[in-house]
Amino acid sequence: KALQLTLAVIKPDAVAHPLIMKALHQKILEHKFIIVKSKDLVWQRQDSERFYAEHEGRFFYQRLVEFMASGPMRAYILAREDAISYWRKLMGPTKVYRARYTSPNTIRAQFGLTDTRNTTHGSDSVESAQREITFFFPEFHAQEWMERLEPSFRA
Ligand code: DAT
Ligand code: MG
Repeated sequence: KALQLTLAVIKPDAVAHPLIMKALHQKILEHKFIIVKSKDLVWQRQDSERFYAEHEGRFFYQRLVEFMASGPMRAYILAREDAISYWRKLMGPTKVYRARYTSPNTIRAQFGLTDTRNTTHGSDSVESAQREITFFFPEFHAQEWMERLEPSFRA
């Protein structure tokens, strides 16, 4: 089946906890994602503002951009069949308390601290995955990566 790429990010709240990092890395492998690329990085505030520009003006925006620039993150390009929706499903709902109530086995339910400090990011569409992969990994060429795969795995 065709592989799809998504961007997954482990946010600063989770990177601060080695055991949570380990659990999330294991979850990625358990669910048969291919780790195409990964890197640890720290955002400047303007990276945060650029990435979350769509939320500018929302009540949580300042909190969000400060938090995302508050410490190291780990970013992954993940490949899998239906990677985008699959990773979103593993993450669970944006709001941690809703996640705990409606989907207790998700990452955000298990490890999230607050609605802002919610442990992980995942792209929500093919377009956002492309944009976000380029944002984090400007040197990565998805097309070339796909072309190196056996034809049956290509999108
Ligand atoms: P998601 O991360 O599930 O794609 P989003 O794109 O709507 O959610 O929002 C981006 C981030 O902004 C989210 O991970 C945490 C923060 N955020 C969203 N809604 C929030 C709220 N109601 N209160 C606090 N932070 C919020
Ligand atoms: Mg989003």
